[in-house]
Amino acid sequence: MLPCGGTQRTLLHSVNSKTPSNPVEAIRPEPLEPRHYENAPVNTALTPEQKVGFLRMMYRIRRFEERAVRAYQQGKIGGFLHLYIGQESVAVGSLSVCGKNDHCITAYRDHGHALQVGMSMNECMAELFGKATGCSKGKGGSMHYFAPDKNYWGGHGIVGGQTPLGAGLAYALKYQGLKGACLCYLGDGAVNQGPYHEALNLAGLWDLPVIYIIENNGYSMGTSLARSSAHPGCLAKRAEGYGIDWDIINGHLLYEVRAKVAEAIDRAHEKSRPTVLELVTYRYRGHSIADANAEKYRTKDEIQEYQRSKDPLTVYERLLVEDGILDEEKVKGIDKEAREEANAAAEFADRSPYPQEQDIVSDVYWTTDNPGKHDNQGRIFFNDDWPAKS
Ligand SMILES: Cc1ncc(C[n+]2csc(CCOP(=O)(O)OP(=O)(O)O)c2C)c(N)n1
Ligand SMILES: [Mg+2]
Repeated sequence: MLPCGGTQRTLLHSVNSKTPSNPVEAIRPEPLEPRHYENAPVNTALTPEQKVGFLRMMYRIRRFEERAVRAYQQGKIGGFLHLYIGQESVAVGSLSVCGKNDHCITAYRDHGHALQVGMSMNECMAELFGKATGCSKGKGGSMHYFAPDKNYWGGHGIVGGQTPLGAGLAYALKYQGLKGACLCYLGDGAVNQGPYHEALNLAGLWDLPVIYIIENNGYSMGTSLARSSAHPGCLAKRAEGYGIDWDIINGHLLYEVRAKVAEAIDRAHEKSRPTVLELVTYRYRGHSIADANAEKYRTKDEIQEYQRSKDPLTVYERLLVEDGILDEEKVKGIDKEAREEANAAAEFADRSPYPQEQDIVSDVYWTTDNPGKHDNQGRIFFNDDWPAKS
């Protein structure tokens, strides 16, 4: 007998501790041809205009970020700038199947999600410029986009920090009796953070309608997946330990992303059950704009191969052209519009005023251990009683 009163157990499965010879390759889901999910119900219901709309959105995200890079190089933007270029189909595909009670929360690589939920390029660019017209009044920057009116709960800089918040949003939906889901995005680096596992445990235990979307771009800063995660064969599979359904998806294929996320949303709405989805994708640029070594921890060939064979815009664009929904000229027009919109947003941001000095204390959340009228409220904002009384 063991001290705890249980009986000695033999190991049911022996674990091969050796990593596969090419663990990064081992994570790739079965390559499917881009049309494979075209006939999923959520895709057959699309009009040609809606299909073109997804391409337009992916172009808007890409051109917005490229314009932001130029502004950064001109010294108009400071601080962090994490680019989403290469991953556009993930945000566009997954959020395009959301309904009015579905919510979204993500990490710091948040520009794509913001534009897809309907935030304007102007408010997003102005936020990067640190201007008062930005979505967070110029005080959040690239990592802290926020639009609660669009069910978009940020923009979070602490790796994995958004994952318990995602469970909380799902809990709130359930508590209010609403048929909704929370799409909570995280990187492949965040799956090893403790809060993620605590959140998974509660999601499984309490039947929370949360969908964890792991945007597996293969790297956490300069560290490859193979060097950071045990069992790199599949990150989503860890959900089994919490009794949660999971799947691994080609993140560059828009139709596939929509089909699989729609299934997960259905599970959340109809059964109030969580899902973990791993979307295999790739980022073309460095971890952030300050990552000068983006081609030191991976080869140029690796980047170019992805761009050549799996670029989400090119792959999807080809389908629309083959279907006669678009032609090359119309694609050029979409691209041109996106560039012009991004340029106009940069001009808007440039012209906008900076926040005033006194704005530094507005919209700041704090709790106090000072005795006073706020003691029972649990939270107060600086501007509730600014200037503070001594
Ligand atoms: C708790 C915590 N630890 C470390 C960092 C520093 N850090 C910022 S981003 C990052 C890598 C995260 O990679 P991943 O989750 O794969 O997201 P990606 O950048 O690829 O989108 C790290 C370690 C942080 N912000 N928070
Ligand atoms: Mg990553």
